[in-house]
Amino acid sequence: MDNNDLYLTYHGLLLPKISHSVESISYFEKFEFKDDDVIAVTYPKSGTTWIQEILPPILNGGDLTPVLTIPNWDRVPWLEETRAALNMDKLSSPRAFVSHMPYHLMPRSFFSSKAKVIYIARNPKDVMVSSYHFHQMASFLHDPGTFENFVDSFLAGQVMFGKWTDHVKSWRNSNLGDGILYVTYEELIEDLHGVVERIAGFLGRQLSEESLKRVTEHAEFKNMKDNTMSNYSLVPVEVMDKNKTHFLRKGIAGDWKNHFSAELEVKCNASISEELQGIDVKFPWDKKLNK
Ligand code: PPS
Repeated sequence: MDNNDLYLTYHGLLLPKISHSVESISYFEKFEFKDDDVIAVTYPKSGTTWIQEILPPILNGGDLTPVLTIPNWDRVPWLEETRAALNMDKLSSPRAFVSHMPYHLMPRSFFSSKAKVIYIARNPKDVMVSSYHFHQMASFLHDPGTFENFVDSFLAGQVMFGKWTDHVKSWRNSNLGDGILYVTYEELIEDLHGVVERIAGFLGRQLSEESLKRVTEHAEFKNMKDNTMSNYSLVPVEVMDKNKTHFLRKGIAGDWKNHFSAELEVKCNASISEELQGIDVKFPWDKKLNK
């Protein structure tokens, strides 16, 4: 299949047709945000499923029922995907969504609402690795070719949701003040409990230490891997081939070191740092020399 069969193009971004349609995008554009909505924004493969696991119990006082009974894609739906319209009536307030959209493409109502945003970024080299493996298992994405080929496509933005650097820049420059919380996948790895507590504080939720511990433990990689509602085992093998890899694959920071040659790393770092010039942000992977 070529790209026209697999993706639709929206403002230059490739969106997988399996979960996006002209209708779902129109629904997204006209969506009416409420002031108490919460939206977690990620570039694909940066921690979306993780935040879908963390948000509901933070918002409901520590109850794990939704994460144990509702698939992640319906529990905290992607606002731009086809399932959003189907599930909106079932969400109780405060509603929680995810999105892979850049800031400037958010629905008009978002800009006049007080909806809170959590933006999760991940080391782009680990995003590439995760995405590469995902492309190999997902029949609805293009064949990534060799890892080197895939890195070239990624750096050129010829992958779903376009360039990683454009995404990060758009949300870093969003001017949302204290309405946006920036976290990273690496911080979640290093101190899950601390980040869950930080998110709860940002959302004005007081969770008891017991609830915080329960939410944190449930969101650990090994436990999420066993949760049928979050590990994508409900998806047919023709759509996601678990014989190739698992959706919840390794769940670590720094796997890029097992995939990048020294030359590829230099090329990648140069391209990304050039594109990020002028944005005032230090990521954990910069501080620790890419660890
Ligand atoms: S998607 O397709 O955009 O929804 O993917 P996304 O969920 O953003 O990213 C998938 C990667 O996140 C990892 N993941 C986790 N890592 C550590 N701990 C927990 N609990 C966790 N949950 C999801 C998942 O394993 C994918 O990363 P890789 O590197 O491929 O393992």
